[in-house]
Amino acid sequence: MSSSNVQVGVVMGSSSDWDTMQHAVAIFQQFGIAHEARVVSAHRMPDDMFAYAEAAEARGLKAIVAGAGGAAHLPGMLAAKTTVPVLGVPVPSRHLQGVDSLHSIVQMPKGVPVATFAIGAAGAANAALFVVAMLANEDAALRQRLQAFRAEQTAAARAMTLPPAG
Ligand code: RP5
Repeated sequence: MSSSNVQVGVVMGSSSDWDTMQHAVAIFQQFGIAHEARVVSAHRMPDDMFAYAEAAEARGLKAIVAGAGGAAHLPGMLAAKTTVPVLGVPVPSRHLQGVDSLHSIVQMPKGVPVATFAIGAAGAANAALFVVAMLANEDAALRQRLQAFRAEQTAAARAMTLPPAG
């Protein structure tokens, strides 16, 4: 039995990551997934990060979406402290455009996985959509909503038109 109704945690290294991570939260809102969003900095509040990871399973979290930029240790260190699935989102950084974040998150040592997504907003949204797909394995109504979402995307792509050349 879990001690909270929250199914998914969305955490980030700084409030400056919100521009990117809000795209994950928007997906959870759209699909009606109980979630929380908070700053948990690996470097500025490491004890809080470990406490968050250590409590995740008992709190009933099914996944943690973790975004960070630069020396982006948050997703990997959370994964080191919990077996709740961690999905990493590389946040664009000022000087290296998030390639540093991507490399920091994706290069986990064998045995401690972090599912790593694209740099930026698309990665944040897709991480959330991946969690929705995971939860839909045990939730037929959620599966239907995900299928409807995909169908809407397909219809929108088919309706795309292009301007005249020149
Ligand atoms: C990382 O440092 C955060 O994830 C953020 O992307 C980056 C910069 O943080 P701020 O200096 O903007 O707070 O830990």
